[in-house]
Amino acid sequence: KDMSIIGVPMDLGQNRRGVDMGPSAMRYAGAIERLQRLQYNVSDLGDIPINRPDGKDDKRDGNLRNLQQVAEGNQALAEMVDQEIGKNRFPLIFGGDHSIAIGSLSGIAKHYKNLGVIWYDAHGDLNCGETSPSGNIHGMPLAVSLGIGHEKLTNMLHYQPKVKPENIVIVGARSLDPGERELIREKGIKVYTMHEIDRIGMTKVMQETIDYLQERTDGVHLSLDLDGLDPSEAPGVGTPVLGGLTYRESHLAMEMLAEADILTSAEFVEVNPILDDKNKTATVAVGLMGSLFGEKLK
Ligand code: DIR
Ligand code: MN
Ligand code: MN
Ligand code: MN
Repeated sequence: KDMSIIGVPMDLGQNRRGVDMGPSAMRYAGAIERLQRLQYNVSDLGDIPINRPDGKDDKRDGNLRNLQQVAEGNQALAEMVDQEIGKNRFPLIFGGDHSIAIGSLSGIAKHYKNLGVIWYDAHGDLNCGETSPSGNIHGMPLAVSLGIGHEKLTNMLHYQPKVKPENIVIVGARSLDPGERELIREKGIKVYTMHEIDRIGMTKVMQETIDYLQERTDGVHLSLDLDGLDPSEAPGVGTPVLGGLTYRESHLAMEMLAEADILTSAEFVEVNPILDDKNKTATVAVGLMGSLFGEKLK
């Protein structure tokens, strides 16, 4: 199989500088070589250019910080992802903050009637301008994929929604805002919070997730926010939340996805080397990529 790596040095979807260096940190941790050793023919397309705002960050446009620059970067990403899938290449995207899932999903979902999404994250990322406590677009991409939010984001590549609520599974949630809880209830989105994962275990969670998506979707995107893991194991993230998924649970999840062979695209986001401990988080991310792309099966 052919794989295209796309870096997105985006840090404008949240407040902490440094997450724009995530793609470099994962490359430095050996991502490309690691993937080349597996069954993939890997091509690294480099980084999407991100424009900086002139002047101070603000929330002029409906409580959305840096809307214009976030929309432009995502537009470029969406076009690149669309093009690579058109060439039958597996897109693997390196963030950048989680706002880049807006561009990823815009480019990906065009190619599927029923795209499934696994959202591996401490958060739901289901806010919009009205419900967001922060104005940070990295807390909004999953809502945007449902067609909820600013038109500059929801209508990217001129179609919406990108994803149906019943095709989404959130894994690892432990910090949900009131508006997000309401949306989850209203849309019936499937969520495995830390409570459920503690109760039934990661094996059952992933088996249910895989069975559920396999029978209703024609492609599956994994959006992995490193803050889904516990901050003791992935400290280099902008919004750490205690009580997260372990390194072992996360590898198990990746290995089960590799075995099921259902993924058609993936992204690893929110690696911030400035907040990290000797590139530990990027190293964990690259290890997870190894498991996700079949190291154990070789
Ligand atoms: C919070 C944090 N729910 C927000 N979101 C994060 O700002 O909307 N998502 N960190 O990963
Ligand atoms: Mn996130
Ligand atoms: Mn998160
Ligand atoms: Mn809105």
